[in-house]
Amino acid sequence: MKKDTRLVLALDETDGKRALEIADSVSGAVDAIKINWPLVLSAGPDMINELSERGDVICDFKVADIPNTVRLIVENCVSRGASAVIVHAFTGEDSLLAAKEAAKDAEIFAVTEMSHPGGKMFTAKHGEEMAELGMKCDISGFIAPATRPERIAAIRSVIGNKTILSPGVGAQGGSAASAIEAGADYVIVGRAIYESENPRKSAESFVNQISKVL
Ligand code: NUP
Repeated sequence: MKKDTRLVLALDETDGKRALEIADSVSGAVDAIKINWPLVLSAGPDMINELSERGDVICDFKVADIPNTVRLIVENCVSRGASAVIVHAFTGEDSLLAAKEAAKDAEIFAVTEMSHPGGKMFTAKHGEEMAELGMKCDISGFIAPATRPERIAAIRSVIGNKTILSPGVGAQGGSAASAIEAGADYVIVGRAIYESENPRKSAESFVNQISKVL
């Protein structure tokens, strides 16, 4: 995945046609597009293929299953052109290793602490442990919350120079600059871009905020 603007668009727009228009409009302003269940369930999995033709696609299916099912899901994403797949780490070592093996040259990112308030209930208590497991399995990187930048820094201290992608910017209240300053490599922004009147302009404004702290 390129590391140019450090912005990833979370394309949770559920109208497939509109989603592709937004993807085209932000071209060059984002390093990758993240696709999640809302768009795949409404527009179909071929959306992964279509978006992959335009650039890097991260499948955010937060895969949480037994190793064989993890393998089947990750293989399907990669065969459709995905550059990366997001999985949960709480499933344990065997499932995480299955993801890593199935990904081949694609990247696996594991969720540590989730960005919403409920993320504090369970995931926060095991964030560092899940990061340590990810290190042991040699996955590419981790998801850590922009809503709590100090937790990005805590995860960073466990994972050396592996990649951190940070959601929770904009609609969830987090700041792109604070996330990058705390140690994130990329920020993930959804509604604040795709629901805005001018997605391209919003994306550029996030890129601008990020560039000021680099
Ligand atoms: O901890 C997480 N928080 C989070 O918001 C892990 C995620 N993968 N996400 C995803 O990031 C979430 O599912 C959504 O696709 C995106 C954030 O969107 P928004 O709040 O910027 O609209």
